[in-house]
Amino acid sequence: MSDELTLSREDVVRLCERVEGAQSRAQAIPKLTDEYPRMTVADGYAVQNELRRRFVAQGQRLVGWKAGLTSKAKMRQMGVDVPSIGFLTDRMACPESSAISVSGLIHPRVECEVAFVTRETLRGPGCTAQDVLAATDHVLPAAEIIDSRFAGFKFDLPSVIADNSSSARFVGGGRARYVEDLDLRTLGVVLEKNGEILGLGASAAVLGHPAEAVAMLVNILAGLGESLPAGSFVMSGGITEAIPVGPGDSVVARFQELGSVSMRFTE
Ligand code: 0L1
Ligand code: MG
Repeated sequence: MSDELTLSREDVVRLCERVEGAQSRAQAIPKLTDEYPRMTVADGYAVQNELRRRFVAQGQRLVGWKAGLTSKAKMRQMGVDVPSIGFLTDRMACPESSAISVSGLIHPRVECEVAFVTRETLRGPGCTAQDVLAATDHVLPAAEIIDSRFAGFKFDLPSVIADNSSSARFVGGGRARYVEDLDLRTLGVVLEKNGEILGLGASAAVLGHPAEAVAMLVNILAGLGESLPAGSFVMSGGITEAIPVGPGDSVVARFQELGSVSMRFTE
């Protein structure tokens, strides 16, 4: 990683408890850099790693990872040239077509993503999109429900990384397909809320090819001293803009070649 740790171990634990508290109480907090303006990306990952350690110690099972901030528009907005990553656990997974309660969330938004399921371990640095495709068992359509723990969805890169890149819930569904049977750059996606089309996109919106985002994720993991194990579920980043949702909303994400993913939101 390009930058240095500035936080002490005590600060990492303190900030992790702050983020964990905001998640469990569903109460927004100010971005962490308001109090720690020198915080770096490396500090953000130190806080995220502590959050992951705690969740696993509490019995959650790590099922995979997500790449965030993968569209050119979001990267420009944040002034970054690499995605952020976040971990996914079994408690964040929601079945296809299920009712998702928003009571544990602050200001949820939904985005459509291509998810990869790997069959071989991937290691960086130097992991490429070709390596990712060769190690992928299948892809499937997915929806991510992001929920920043920061007030007004306002943050900077170190803060959002500490907040597990806004990970909250995810839904996988549709049709699983082998990567060799698809052109993963040109998949079209339509995102509907209550029957109205609110988002349209093509998978090339994700760094030109979603496998590029997974390769970057693997290289970021390498910087953290970790690899991506076989059998991981990896969400490659939002193709459409994230749309806000609330109780009573029904959402369907329709993917060309991959079928659809749906969910509804309740109190
Ligand atoms: O999955 C995402 O692209 C979200 C990454 C974090 C930034 C945000 O909450 O918009
Ligand atoms: Mg996402």
